[in-house]
Amino acid sequence: MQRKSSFFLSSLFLSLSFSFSSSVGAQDYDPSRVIVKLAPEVEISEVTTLKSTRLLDEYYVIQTSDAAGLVKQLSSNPNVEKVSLNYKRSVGFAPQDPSKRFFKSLVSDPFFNDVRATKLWAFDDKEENGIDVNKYYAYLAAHPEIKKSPVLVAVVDTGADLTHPDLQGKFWVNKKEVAGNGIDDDKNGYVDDVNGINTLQRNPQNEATGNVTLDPGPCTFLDCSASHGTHVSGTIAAVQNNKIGVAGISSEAKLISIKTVPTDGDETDIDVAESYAYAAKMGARVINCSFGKAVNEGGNMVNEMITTIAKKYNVLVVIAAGNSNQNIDTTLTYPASYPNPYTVVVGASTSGGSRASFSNYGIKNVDIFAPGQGIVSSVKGGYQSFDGTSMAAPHVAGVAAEILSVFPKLNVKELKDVLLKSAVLVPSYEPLSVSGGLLNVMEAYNYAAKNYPNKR
Ligand SMILES: [Ca+2]
Ligand SMILES: [Ca+2]
Ligand SMILES: [Ca+2]
Repeated sequence: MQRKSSFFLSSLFLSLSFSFSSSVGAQDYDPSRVIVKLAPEVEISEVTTLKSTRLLDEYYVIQTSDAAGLVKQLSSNPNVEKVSLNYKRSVGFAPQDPSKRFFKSLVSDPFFNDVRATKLWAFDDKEENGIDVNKYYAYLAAHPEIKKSPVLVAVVDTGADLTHPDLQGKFWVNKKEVAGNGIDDDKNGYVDDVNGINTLQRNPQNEATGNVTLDPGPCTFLDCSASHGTHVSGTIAAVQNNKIGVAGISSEAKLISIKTVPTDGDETDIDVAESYAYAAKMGARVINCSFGKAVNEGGNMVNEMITTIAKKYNVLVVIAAGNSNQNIDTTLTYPASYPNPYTVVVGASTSGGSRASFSNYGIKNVDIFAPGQGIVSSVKGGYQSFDGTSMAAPHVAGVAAEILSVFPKLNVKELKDVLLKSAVLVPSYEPLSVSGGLLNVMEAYNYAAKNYPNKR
């Protein structure tokens, strides 16, 4: 049950890749919780009298003072199909290296009036190594008959700055929940979950709270838990055409903010699985996961949960490939290397048209490339340029949301088909990814319009 390696890559997939070494032992799992999957037709009361919470279907989290002992005990119980410790996921950062960024000239003719729109090289045409966002919105403007509807996107990350001026109106609101009254008004198991949940902050009943607001205190790049999640949020959904800041890729995305990834600790398998279950139950169609770890200690519950929510709730999980310049077909990283048909794993491209030097790759396990270097987006208190596959994944999540807003009847496999088949082929990406290409929103729209016309 112990880690086989002492080297970990960054949990948050910014492009920083120095590795931490980590000691092994009891701290590698949470001693207070285990996750079980019950056998069919079994009630949790037949398995344990300890306090438990139902995550989804037959999945339950059980609270205990001896996780290892409970796992040992339940693993031979015929009423339990699977039981797993709550593994932690090591966190680590490596420094950003702006000197390696390739900055081309500003976008000459952006569609949007936001002051930083000229810096959004990813929005430029495919001939300029962008993903045709400007071109796509110009097309939509010329075709007002194209109807769009809102799409919920869950950002499972470090939380987000709910007060950011360029994200106003973009956060999902749980209308059945009354804020701040200490009551779980919609009876979904979470008190005051108005914009999402915080699995890192738990009430005395050990339930995730609804407090997704930022931690107080100063906010610089690496010590601000808000920056990462706020940046990801802006790439997907920042307010377009409000003359400030940046523009998000999807005009229709509403963000469910889920705080699960600490910057100074480890996110755990149960928290990740709980985040996915919550997002799915609340109606998310896309989940962005800009995090991961290089070692799987033995747990497979996260992968199972991805499959479960895809089948039951039609949710696509978009995952950053990681930033250690490795082939993740052979050097596995999780959740990116899980063999799962319901995920899209994203490597990072540059404005120069090549794989970012830090980006992981793999002809089996990386699906597509998307812009991930010199990406300007919202952070607490302003805007910043970040590098990382953490920044590439939300480009895919944003395009996925945009396609779903026009084609809401697409199922997960069809949506994945649209994203991958419409990728713009790049010879150097062909041995590095499933699609062999770069994300493109205009091509994705055209592909969906041609191949799935009845899914509007
Ligand atoms: Ca609630
Ligand atoms: Ca309430
Ligand atoms: Ca804006």
